[in-house]
Amino acid sequence: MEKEEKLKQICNQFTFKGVFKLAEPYGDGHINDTFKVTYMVDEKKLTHYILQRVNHLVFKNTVGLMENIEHVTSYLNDRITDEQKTDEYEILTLIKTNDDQSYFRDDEGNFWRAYVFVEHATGHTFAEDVNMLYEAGKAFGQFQRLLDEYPADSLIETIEGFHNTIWRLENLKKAVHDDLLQRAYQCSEEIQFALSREEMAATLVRGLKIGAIPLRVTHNDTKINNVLLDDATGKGRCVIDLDTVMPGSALYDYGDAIRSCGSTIAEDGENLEELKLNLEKYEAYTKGFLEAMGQTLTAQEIKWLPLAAIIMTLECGVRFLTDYLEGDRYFKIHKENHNLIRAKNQFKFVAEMEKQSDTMEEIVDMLLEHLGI
Ligand code: ADP
Ligand code: GN1
Ligand code: MG
Repeated sequence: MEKEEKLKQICNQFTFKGVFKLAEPYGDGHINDTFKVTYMVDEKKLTHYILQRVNHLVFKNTVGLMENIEHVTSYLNDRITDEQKTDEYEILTLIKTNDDQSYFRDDEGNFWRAYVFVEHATGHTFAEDVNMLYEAGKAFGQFQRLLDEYPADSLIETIEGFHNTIWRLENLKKAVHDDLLQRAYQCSEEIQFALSREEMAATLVRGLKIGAIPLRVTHNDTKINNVLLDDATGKGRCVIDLDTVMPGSALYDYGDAIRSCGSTIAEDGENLEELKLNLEKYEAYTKGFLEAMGQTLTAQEIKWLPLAAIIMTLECGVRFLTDYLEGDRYFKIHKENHNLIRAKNQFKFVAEMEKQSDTMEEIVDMLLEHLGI
């Protein structure tokens, strides 16, 4: 972890107000290094900021990524309505460096950036409260809606082929073939599980390619802790983690959110006997998402909502498994075999959703009728 003195020096590069007090690791994202920074404005007032070291091994064109975020946040600020503002819905706000840049590059080549800290709000990694999931669905739906006219070709692809599930499976095959750490023998069942679903997994990518579903500007990382919910009211306050905002499908966002919030246990829970699709959670998130986004979705997108949840969960499992085989170079891990545990969990969730896919479809139909869509 970073030394306090180093973090203080980094903070000095930004236009933070007041006197530096503290910088502490914050949140449980898998990619960037995130710190909550405290400044003293005067004797009675403390203020906080988010300071992040961007993972430049994952985001290779960090300068392009920061330009994306600058453009998207400024566009969203223009589009957000006064009504949404009075609802305390916020757009993530970058804090500039003393040189009026959106990032600072240190002498080791690391990229640092800072955001306004969204106070009294939390990104829940595992939420039990279905109302929270309804609010999360609404917030991500609204976010996508605000971007519906954004000029997609002005954004760079921050991770190439990020949700290209076909390519993700090819990568898995390559990792199995190379088997750098001789780990493949431990996960032959999981490898088989993923490869036997190759055809189904390609549906969204092919759908986009032939124009069966539209290309939109989407978030692409709608994990439930990437929306901050108000601690008092539970309402969606701010969609964060904009590193992957780029052209994609509405189904990527919907599917990945269900992957991250629809299960009865956490993403890395090991008690797979207990892992089921929680239908109440599924309904709550879907209701929020459809309320915000439903009128904009095409008939084909609506038809593929349940399938998208299955495909995005499979894709994430494939990514965890590939990373496990490649030596845990991408996702942060906190215990031995963490990526394998995550992969097993995701695949069990896929199997559970496959069993429930008719019920998932019925829930979508019921909500559409109820919402008059
Ligand atoms: P990662 O890509 O590593 O997931 P995130 O940008 O999602 O990084 O940030 C990690 C965590 O930090 C989030 O899950 C959230 O808890 C917290 N966080 C990020 N930005 C803010 C913010 N502006 N205000 C408050 N908390 C934030
Ligand atoms: C990562 O950055 P974070 O923790 O919000 C990953 C997602 C995965 C998720 C799985 C840029 O999300 O794609 O679905 O972990 N983000 C990136 O937990 O790879
Ligand atoms: Mg995150």
